[in-house]
Amino acid sequence: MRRALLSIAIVLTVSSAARAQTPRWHGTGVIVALLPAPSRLHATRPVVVLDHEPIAGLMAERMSMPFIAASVELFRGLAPGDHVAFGLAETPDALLVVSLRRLAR
Ligand SMILES: [Cu+2]
Repeated sequence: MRRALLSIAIVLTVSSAARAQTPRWHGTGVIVALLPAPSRLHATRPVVVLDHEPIAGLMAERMSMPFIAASVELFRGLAPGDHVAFGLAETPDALLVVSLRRLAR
């Protein structure tokens, strides 16, 4: 019985992690800062500060704000000033950037 419960817990953990990688919202903006961890904004997780356009279904106004990134790998090849498209997923502890790619200006 204990073994069965452990298996179920593992399956649930894996499926929620997979779900977190599917963006629920999509936005565009300009990179203000890329902050691998540790940084002044987070001790253990990478943070991207975005000057973002309104995000349909989530934020009605343009604003500059930090987001936790799912992985520092998302920062590769990007720099402040880049115009980007990004995807956001909701996780229990954060609104997470799960995709980030440069757009042509
Ligand atoms: Cu915002």
